[in-house]
This record gives sequence, structure tokens and C-alpha cells, in this order.
Amino acid sequence: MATIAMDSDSSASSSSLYPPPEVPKKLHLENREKLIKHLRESLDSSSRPLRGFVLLQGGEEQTRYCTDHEDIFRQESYFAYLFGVREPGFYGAIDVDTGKSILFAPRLPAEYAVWMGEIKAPSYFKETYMVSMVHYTDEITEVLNNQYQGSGKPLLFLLHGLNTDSKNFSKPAAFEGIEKFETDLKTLHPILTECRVLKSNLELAVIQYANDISSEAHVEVMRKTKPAMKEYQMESIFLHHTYFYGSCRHCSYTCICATGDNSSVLHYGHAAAPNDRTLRDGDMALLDMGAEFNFYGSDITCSFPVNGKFTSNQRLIYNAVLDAHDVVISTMKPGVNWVDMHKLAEKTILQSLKKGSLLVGDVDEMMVERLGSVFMPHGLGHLMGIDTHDPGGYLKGAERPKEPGLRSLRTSRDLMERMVITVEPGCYFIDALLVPAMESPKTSKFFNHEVITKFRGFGGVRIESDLYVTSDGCVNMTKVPRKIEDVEAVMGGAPWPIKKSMYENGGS
Ligand SMILES: [Mn+2]
Repeated sequence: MATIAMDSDSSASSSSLYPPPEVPKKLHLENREKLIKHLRESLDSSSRPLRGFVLLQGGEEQTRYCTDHEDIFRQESYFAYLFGVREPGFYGAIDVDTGKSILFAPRLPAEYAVWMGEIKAPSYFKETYMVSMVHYTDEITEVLNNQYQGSGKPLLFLLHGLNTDSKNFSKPAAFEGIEKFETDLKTLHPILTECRVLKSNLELAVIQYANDISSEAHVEVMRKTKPAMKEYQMESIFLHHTYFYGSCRHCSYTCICATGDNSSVLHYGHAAAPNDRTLRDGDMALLDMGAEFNFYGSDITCSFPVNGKFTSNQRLIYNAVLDAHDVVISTMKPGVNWVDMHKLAEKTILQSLKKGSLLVGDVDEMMVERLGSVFMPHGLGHLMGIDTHDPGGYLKGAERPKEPGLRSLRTSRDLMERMVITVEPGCYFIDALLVPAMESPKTSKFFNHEVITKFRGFGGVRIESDLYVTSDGCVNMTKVPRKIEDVEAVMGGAPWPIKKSMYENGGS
């Protein structure tokens, strides 16, 4: 299979990223050490004893409705962060006193070996996941009591807290015999969530691979896209490339493969709009697709004309969004506030729309009336990691902004070194927002009604990259063609990354 990766013919499918790297389980060991350090500091600062166990329950296998069809299991994200366990039905504990980690594996029935394969011994899991010991889930009460050094009932720190994107709560561990323990539902969630916000070097390396393989797959899709294709064929090329070369069995989210007016539907691609339109010459495509590698995700959007050549109207909207994307990235560094970055992106887009004669009047006045949210109703970007919308966007007590556009932001925080965050400005022509704004006495005056009418049905453009914040700036982990000349060159068959000499020689 190695010859596939070696293939240097740029017209055939190939990958320089095959085979995918082995991810060291030390990544999760480091995550556990980081949690215990921060948990101890927190307990110490409130004069509480450094005693008890962090206890998490891993994910369970799910079946389809009443049937026995099992969906492919994907580990619960907090459990994946701390233990990296890929199998369902586990519990995991960490001793706050000693830092020792214990996995509890499900005791599988003998017939498992007939239908599912070898039943692995506890020693296998101990070695694979680099934990101090492994027992069975029916031994939790006994083992934790034996390990406990203090007096009275042992204390369990359980995971309970709000996910500010879904509004769901994480489910605290439950098991037979839990009444024999003291439980604390408050302490763990904010500390563990904050650990996930700032990425380690190993985490960054995994996210970089997810970005590399997804970037390469986006380029592959760009090269193969032609009018008369179906949207799902673009999705299929992406899925094949990331799985075949990158071993990515999961995506970070459902692929959005929107063309024509569909590209103004922000969450297109769901079951009721399943990427099934036929591409027409002259359409823009908006492809938001990201693969997941070893639990960690990527979240990338490319927009391009399906026939490979931008029209002047497509150039105008595309460059408005690209300027916003670029100016935000060049401004990002620790201490910069994310709401300010959102407004910077909005303002940049409004200025371009004014320059292109779609809008008239004073841009600052447009900002006061929140006109930017008519064209970009979603937030500028979000924290990303094991979850596409990684938790920690709103610290305890932090309020969501209330204004249109800003209230869609998944974080209002100041940037910190080692955060991974997406930058995804967009400009869409959504009738449901555009028509009321054009009719409103407050905002009607800003529209050049004659010009903007020509953009009805245009769809939209989004450009999305994944960034990590460094001590004095940020690094773009996404490596896809962005400049119009690069997009057109790659779609015309040029290699990616573009070789400088191509331009010097007057193009391909
Ligand atoms: Mn995103």
C-alpha cells in the first residue's frame, strides 16, 4: 500500500500523508496529569483536602431505534480526553491524592468471543491506555474503597455541567453502590473544561494531522468538481480521501456541500437537505467539511465556482470574505477579544459591499444598526478540539451578547496562547434576513436596491480555517488555496502547494 503514498503523478489521487501517524497514548496521560494539577490547586485554594477520586463514565454503544443495528461507537469527549479509550462501556477514575489512574472495563460475556472477537484481558487495557490499574466495572465500589486513604465515605468528583452550545448537560457517572460515596457535582466540570481549552503540543500535532488530511481532501474535491456533478459526489470524494489515506472513520460533523442558492443555507446537508442538488455552470460551491483523527477534529470551509473561474460578482463577495478572514488572522494574539474580532470581520465585509455598490452610507452607522448580521448571521468562529464546537466558550458567569449576530457567538472570551479557534467569516444572501432589512425604516437606506437585487439567489461564501494562538500571534493549521488565482490554478490542474516559479513563468 505504501506505493499509493509514493505516487507522484499529481493528476491521480494520492497522498503525502499516508500512512497516518501512530498517536502516543501519552497524550491522554498528560491530559490526566494536567487535570489533577489544576484540581489540586483549586482544592488547595479553598482549603479542601486533596482527597477523593475523579470518576467519569465513558460512552455506551447505541442501537438504531428498536433494532439491533449498532451505530459505530465514538467515545464521549471528556472521557476520550482523559483516557483515549476507544471501546464502549468503560469507567475511569483518577486518585486525587496519588494521581493513580484506574480503568474499569465491562465484563464481557463468553459469546462476545464468538461474534465480536477476542475478549481482551485487563493487562491489555493497562498497557494500551497507560493507566496504573484495570479492573471490571462491577468492582468499582470495592476497588475505590480499597484505594481510599481518608476516613469516612470516599469523595467522588463527578462530571456535571452545561454545554453552552447544545444547552445539554454532561451526564455524571452512575453505578451500583454509588450511595456508599460522597459526591461532588460542582468542582470538576469547570476545571476539566478549562483544561480542554488550552491544547498541549501532542494535541496540536493531532489536530494538525486532521487539518492536513482534510486540507488535502478539499484540494482533491476542488480538482474534481465540474458542472453537472451532484453535491453528494463532492462529499464522497472528501470522505474517501480522508478515510483511505488518513484512516479517518469519523467526520467532525455532517458535510455541508452546498451549491448555488443552497450555499446560503447555513447548516445545509442534513437529512431534509441531503447534498443532492445537481451543480450548474456558474454556481458557487460552499463546502464545509472536516475529518476527525484520533478523537480530534478539523473544521474547514472552501468556497469556489464549480466551473473553476470566478465571475466579477463572485470575486467581489469572495474577496470581501477573504479580506475579513485575513485581517482577523493578522490581528489575533493573546489578549485580543473575540467579540472585537467578530466586529472587525463584519466591518471589513460591509466596507467591501459598500465599495462594490451593494450598500451606501456610513459603515459605522451600519455597525450601530447591526447590518453585518444580515449578511453574516453566525458567529466568527469557535473553540475546536475533541468537539467541533469545543466546550469552554463561556466561562462561568459570562453572559452571551444579546445583539443580532453577536448572540450567535460561541465564545466572547479573550484569546489565550494554545487556544485552537476557527475563523470563518461569511457573506450570504438569505431572503429571510435580507427582505426584512431592506424594508425596515432603520436599515432600508443602506441598500442599493437595484444592485442588491442582482445578488438574490447568489447563495453565499464562507472561508473557514483553524488557528492556534501562539505567544505573539497565531498559526493557520489549514493549508488550502485561498487567493482567487490559487483557487483557479489548482482547479485548472496546478499542483498544491503552488510552486512559486509558476507565477514567475507567467502562470501554468
Ligand atoms: Mn466551524
